[in-house]
Amino acid sequence: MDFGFFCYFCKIVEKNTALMDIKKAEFLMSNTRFEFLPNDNIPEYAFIGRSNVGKSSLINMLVQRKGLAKTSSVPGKTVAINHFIVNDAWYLVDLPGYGYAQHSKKTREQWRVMINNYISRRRNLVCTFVLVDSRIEPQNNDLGFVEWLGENQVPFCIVFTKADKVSKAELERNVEAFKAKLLEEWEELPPIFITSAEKKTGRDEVLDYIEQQNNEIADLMNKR
Ligand SMILES: Nc1nc2c(ncn2[C@@H]2O[C@H](COP(=O)(O)OP(=O)(O)OP(=O)(O)O)[C@@H](O)[C@H]2O)c(=O)[nH]1
Ligand SMILES: [Mg+2]
Repeated sequence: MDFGFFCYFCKIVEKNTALMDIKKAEFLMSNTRFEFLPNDNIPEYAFIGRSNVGKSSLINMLVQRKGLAKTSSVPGKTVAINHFIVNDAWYLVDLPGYGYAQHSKKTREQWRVMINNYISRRRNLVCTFVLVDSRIEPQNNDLGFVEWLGENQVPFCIVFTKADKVSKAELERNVEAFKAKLLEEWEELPPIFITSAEKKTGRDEVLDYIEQQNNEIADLMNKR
């Protein structure tokens, strides 16, 4: 990320040194059109991954508000770009999932275009968290999505989800296999988080990462 990128966040000047404390988290808006997204300079963090991987649940776990983002055991629950504002200072963004075969080809194509358009063009986007189901071996659609992020120079992290539903040995095997696949294409690994929305695993780590990013933006702005 270069300085030009951080210059965009001209409103963020306060550095937060305390441990991340979520005082407030509110739904702001739901959109399918890029031009109607919030028109401001607030940093945002988006959550993407296959349908049902646990994107909405993870957002609720991070802000500790059950039901803030709508979840369902049936894939395809989130159908738009949903902005949640946290501490009046930054956004969490819940996105529809990819790869749900039960949707029509037309719907899947519309979502693909909406998601790709959002991720590749949104200037507020500091980091895209790519959620991967920790219970399964590396999937081509997840790896393909990460490759697309790379081609578009979009900063990302990998978040393994549902760690409570898998044995420790299997978790390690799947995570290591995913890392090995990444290293076939990348020289170094992105930040990686292991999470469970159920057990609140990984909450501090993900929030610390977001805070670190927010602080870097604040530092750069204060040096201007
Ligand atoms: N055990 C367990 N279940 C989880 C976890 N995260 C999500 N789930 C369950 O997985 C299902 C899907 O969760 P969602 O958060 O709706 O998934 P999503 O990725 O937002 O799904 P779409 O919006 O449909 O793409 C729900 O039944 C959740 O309760 C987790 O960490 N552990
Ligand atoms: Mg969802």
